[in-house]
Amino acid sequence: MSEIPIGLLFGLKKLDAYVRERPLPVPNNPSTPSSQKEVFSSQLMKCHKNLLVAILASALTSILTDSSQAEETPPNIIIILSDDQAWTDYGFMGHKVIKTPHLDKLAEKSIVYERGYVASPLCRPSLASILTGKQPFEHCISGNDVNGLNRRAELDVPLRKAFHQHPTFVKELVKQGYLAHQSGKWWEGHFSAGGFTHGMTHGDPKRGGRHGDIGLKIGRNGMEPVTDFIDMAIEKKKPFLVWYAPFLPHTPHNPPKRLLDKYTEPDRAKDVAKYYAMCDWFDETCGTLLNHLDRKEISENTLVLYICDNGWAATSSNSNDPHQKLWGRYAQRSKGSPFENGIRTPIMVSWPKKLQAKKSQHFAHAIDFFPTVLAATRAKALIELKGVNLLDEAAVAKRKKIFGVCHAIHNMNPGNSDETLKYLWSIEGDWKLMLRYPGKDTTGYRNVHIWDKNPVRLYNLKNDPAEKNELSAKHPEIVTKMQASIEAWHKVQ
Ligand SMILES: [Ca+2]
Repeated sequence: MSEIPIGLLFGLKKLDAYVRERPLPVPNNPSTPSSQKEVFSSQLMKCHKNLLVAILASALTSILTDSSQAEETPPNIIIILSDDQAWTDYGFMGHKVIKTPHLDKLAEKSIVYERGYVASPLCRPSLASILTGKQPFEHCISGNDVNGLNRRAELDVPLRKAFHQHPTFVKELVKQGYLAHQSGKWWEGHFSAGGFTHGMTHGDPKRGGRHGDIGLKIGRNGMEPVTDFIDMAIEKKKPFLVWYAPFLPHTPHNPPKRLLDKYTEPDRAKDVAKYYAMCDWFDETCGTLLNHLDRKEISENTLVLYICDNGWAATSSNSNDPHQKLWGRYAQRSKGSPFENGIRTPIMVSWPKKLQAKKSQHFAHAIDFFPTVLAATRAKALIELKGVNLLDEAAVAKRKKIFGVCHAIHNMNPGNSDETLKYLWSIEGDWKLMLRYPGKDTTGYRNVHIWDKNPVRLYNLKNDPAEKNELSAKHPEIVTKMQASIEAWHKVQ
């Protein structure tokens, strides 16, 4: 039980003194015997005392209620991160072929923000923004490597050190007594450097440490490290955080044969069939995780947050694009680009005990994860977060525009992220504007951006979700307005 606040005790003492000092309204009839007057007076005093007791009881009840709320079992938190999957490629998002029954089931229990966006269309900066609630130019991770793979072990050390100065929801939860497990994608050294109490990634470059090393086995080689961790946390009666960021459906696209057979069709390109099978495989692993929560009867008070770090599309799906010949690894205008197939993702928030499931068309953003976790755990971090609590759809509805960046993929300058800037973008209502910048890129990945000579691009996403009709010449007034808005959001150095 909580202590009674000093202020309340002081208030009750004053109330008691006030009651005692008040003249009691004894009947004024001179014929009333003085003994009766005394009895009546005594009864009234009792009433005052009862009132006082009632007030005290009510105050205590209120304290206990607040206290029981404050001491309510904190939710477990599961972060599920897909890796390289387009926003359209789920059953619940309307895909006609790819089967994602487990994520569809999660969607049925979630607020599904269908218009979710990442801060950057690339693994490392996207994850860094999810963790910190900050944009890449704020946390200074704008690409996957400083100078491609050249001198990576050496150049990455100061970058990671600076990054770890930023608060993250992992560190905040561990401060509150959570156990926290890392698996899958993790670019920032040993899992413990990121504040996790448990995890898989060692981060040692001498042993292949870069973007997850041993952690990348999760999902592909089974789920035991995660399910064992959950069992251990339950046993210890500790709330827990799971960071489940498998290397799925990311390349290598080597799905189990049974799944590849399921999607292989005579008229379907092989790279497309493989990717579809990988999405299905990823979904199966999510099913293993989510079913484990059900089996342990802890789903009700577990907050599941779902996002994909960036989009992806198979090369052959973009074969009509003349610029595709510059790049063979995946479709232009997908991963690494500010087009919808690069930056858009469904964002799901499931917490059966607290949230009603629904589909929302309001803008959600990767930077919202941190404030959402804080709100769910009633924690207050002493930092300024610009994201919105996704548990509160009415608050999300107030956001009328959304912004993001796109940088060179394997080049970054930690001192000035704008040096490798390729695009800034914003979406306001149905309109999307992209501003092009000539950021430095010394790697082969420059071909992902080099084809685009347009300084600005304007699309109407409602009429043209595939971004085929560039409308900046037709609507210069919208370009001027949105450009000013983007430049106010981030002043390029
Ligand atoms: Ca990725």
